[in-house]
Amino acid sequence: MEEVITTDGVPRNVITVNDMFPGPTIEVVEGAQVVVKVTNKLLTEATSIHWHGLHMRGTPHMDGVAYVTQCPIMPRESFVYRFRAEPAGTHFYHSHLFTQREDGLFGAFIVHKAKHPIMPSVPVILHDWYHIDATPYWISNMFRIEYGGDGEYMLGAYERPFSQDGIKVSSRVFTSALINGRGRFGKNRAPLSTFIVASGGHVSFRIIHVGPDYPFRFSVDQHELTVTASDGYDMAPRSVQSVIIYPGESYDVQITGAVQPDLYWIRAQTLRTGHCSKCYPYDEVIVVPDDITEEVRAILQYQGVTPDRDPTTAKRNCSIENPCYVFNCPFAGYPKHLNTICINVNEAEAPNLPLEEDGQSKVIDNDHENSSNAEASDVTEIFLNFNFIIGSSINGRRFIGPTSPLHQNSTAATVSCDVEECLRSGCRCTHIIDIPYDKTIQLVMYNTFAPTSQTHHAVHIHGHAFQVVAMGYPTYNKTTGRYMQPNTDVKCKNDLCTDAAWRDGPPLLNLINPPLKDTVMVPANGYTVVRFRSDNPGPWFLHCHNDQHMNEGMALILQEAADRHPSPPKGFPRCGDFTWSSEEYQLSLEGNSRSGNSPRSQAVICVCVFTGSQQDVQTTALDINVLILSTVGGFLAMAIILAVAVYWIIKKREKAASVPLTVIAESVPLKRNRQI
Ligand SMILES: [Cu+2]
Repeated sequence: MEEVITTDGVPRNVITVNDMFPGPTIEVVEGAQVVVKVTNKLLTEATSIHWHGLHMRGTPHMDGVAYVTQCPIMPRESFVYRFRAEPAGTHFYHSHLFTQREDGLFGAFIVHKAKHPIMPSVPVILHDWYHIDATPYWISNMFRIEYGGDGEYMLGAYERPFSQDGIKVSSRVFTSALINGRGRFGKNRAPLSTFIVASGGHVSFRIIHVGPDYPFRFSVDQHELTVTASDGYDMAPRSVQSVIIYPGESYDVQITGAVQPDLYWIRAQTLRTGHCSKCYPYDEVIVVPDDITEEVRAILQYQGVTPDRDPTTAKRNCSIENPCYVFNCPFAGYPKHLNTICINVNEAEAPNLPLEEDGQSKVIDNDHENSSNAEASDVTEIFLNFNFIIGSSINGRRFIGPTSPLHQNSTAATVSCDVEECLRSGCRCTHIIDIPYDKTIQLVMYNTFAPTSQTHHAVHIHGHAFQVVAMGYPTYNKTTGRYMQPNTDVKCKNDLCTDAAWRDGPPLLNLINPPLKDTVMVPANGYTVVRFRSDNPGPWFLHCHNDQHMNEGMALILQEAADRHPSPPKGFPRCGDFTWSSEEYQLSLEGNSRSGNSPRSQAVICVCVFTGSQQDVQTTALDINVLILSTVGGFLAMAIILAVAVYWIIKKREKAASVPLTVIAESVPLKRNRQI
């Protein structure tokens, strides 16, 4: 059973890596040169692999975004990725070609700190899981950018799950979910993932959400979780009962085994609390709580306990005296009666790191991301809008990917954005934002335009980690938890709210010890402000990590220091559109007919001359006859072709002589008429 890929017990196609699902965990030491040879053994699908969380400093062509940094790897082809392992921490790899990640092409990628002892890694990979392949699901998507599908697998407005804040969790039918590739559908008895811990010992989970859509609230019954890092970056430890994880995020949590040895449930639950009784408009939704739980479980097993049954444990009660804490809420707080307190990511802190030998902290040493001392003039501020004013978009632009990677410099490969049109009515184009070299870039990612701010987003940036310097939440009703008014710090500058500014100047920014991340939640009716230093030239993809939103167009390319991009390695594959004219076609035929036969004839002669065995001599005799016949035939054919060519040239000259006369005769009077 250990070697059977059981997923949630329901048969379907799965993409495996080295015959494994999830793919094998790659573990390397910080600073190492990593070499991964990817061979595409899919029958008819291309692929490309993104190393999520690794910064590809100096090697942007290894970032693995199909059509942005490289051509897709075609079936039977291989591609060698080579890059530096940085930064240390919990990362993952996954396909970056449309929806392929959803079918199983992912695995954990752990970079161990070079100056620390290597600790055992326990990846805990979360994934919402569906029973149809991602491609037919995508084809049916109503909001697909090329052609809208029939929406067969989408939930109608009155069926959608909502969290208690009145925000839609997803419009996708929740089917099931997996932890390290295992789960149970309905009440079936498919095997679950089991994690073994010593009594009194502790275990460090590296939780990674590789899934396409539903965020999860992760907890272990009767155990506290100490959050120590996110997206690979250490944080000042916080003890909580659960942590909410969005697609693309990772969290390191320590679990101390100080309780009764037993079997305990590990739970990853969606944020659903109910459905809507009034569903439109989106800012007036009424949520009715229901008892539908959408979740996946795994088992924490203490050494010495026989795993001959399911755990019987329950979650800890949250009381006024002993409230529960939740890390990374997408909203400001829970309803009062739940005795549950949010710790939002902007309240997390980078740890007080001891200085390294060179006198700098690890954060500065590793990534140059620390911009707390930046002069105001050194900050380039960019507002990015994540509402659904024209569907999944950023600043009113739905992203159309290039048809060849940007380093090929083909203007035909991109669709340029008409800025006026984009601001006025929204547009579809290859949205590229140029950012200058070696500046502090401040992105204000806002989603404050009700009623089109229908959901929270998890925004991931390639090539960088960033400081989370501020987050703004809507006001909310502390009794019900329902949001009341969107945050007002950001002021819309146009009708679609796709251009904006601060209403009364920027909010208070945490520039002292902000947490570092590479994927961050942008709350509905709120905003998130992040900063990074533009010292890593490359075309970096920025997108919502909800697969559906990304593929519908919630993405763009940060063209960082365009004049400083490294060249791709020698022989780097090229791809893109191809076309040729009728004249080129004719020339090609003529060229081929003049030179095409001679190399082959020579090859035949070579074979004839240099073969030596008895059998070969007979063959040679036969070939000489063939050669004489083909030579005579060849001369005849040449004579015919020559005659036809002479005839064709004479005809063409006659025709060429007449055509310009006709054109002039027609065009001159026409122009005169227009002038009159
Ligand atoms: Cu999104």
